[in-house]
Amino acid sequence: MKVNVHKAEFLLSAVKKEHYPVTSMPEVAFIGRSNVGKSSMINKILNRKNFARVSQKPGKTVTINFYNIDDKLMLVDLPGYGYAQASHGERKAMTGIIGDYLSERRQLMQVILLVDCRHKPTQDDKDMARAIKSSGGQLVVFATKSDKLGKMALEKNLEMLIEELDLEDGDILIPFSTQNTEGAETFWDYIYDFILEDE
Ligand SMILES: Nc1nc2c(ncn2[C@@H]2O[C@H](COP(=O)(O)OP(=O)(O)O)[C@@H](O)[C@H]2O)c(=O)[nH]1
Ligand SMILES: [Mg+2]
Repeated sequence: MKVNVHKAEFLLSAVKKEHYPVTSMPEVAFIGRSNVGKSSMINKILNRKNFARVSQKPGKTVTINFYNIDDKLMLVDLPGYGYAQASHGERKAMTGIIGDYLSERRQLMQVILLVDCRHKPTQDDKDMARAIKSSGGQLVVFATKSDKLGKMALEKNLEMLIEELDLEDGDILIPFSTQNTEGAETFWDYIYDFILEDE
């Protein structure tokens, strides 16, 4: 589905729950390793260029960023985990920031897990996939940077991801790239079918 977003507005950055915006909009949160393409995916689905900040260097986003989309949906860019250069203390803080949000945010309707289609998922990725399912959520995984692989290699790696992440019937795996519109349209199909179904 092609969606025209009229208003996309950066609301605020938060690290603690006291700072989360007070709204009743449903939220969709993006999670994955640092540098996997979370901010790029948000820009792509909003059809904006430099809206969510895309960093050349990994490990930059250490806050939860809230984006108001047409006053009906909130997109939430979570800090990336697994940044190799992070200190033990930084990692712990990051885990706390992400864990608080996931466990306490009542209007959180969907977590979108991003993994790089070129690489084997890390233990953090596997833990996150498991956590989403054991919390009773629908597991939706986007395999990012699909333009970096040829058709055959991509097929093979999607099979690898199914295997490694233990995906079962009912779990969703979708290739995504900023270089074409398919993944973005599939994202909106899912959102309109399951999150904004009253529209
Ligand atoms: N070729 C390609 N590069 C991408 C894609 N998505 C993200 N990138 C690049 O990957 C890097 C990290 O992206 P970013 O969105 O900042 O990742 P984040 O840390 O998860 O928010 C940037 O250099 C992006 O330009 C994609 O679909 N294709
Ligand atoms: Mg980012």
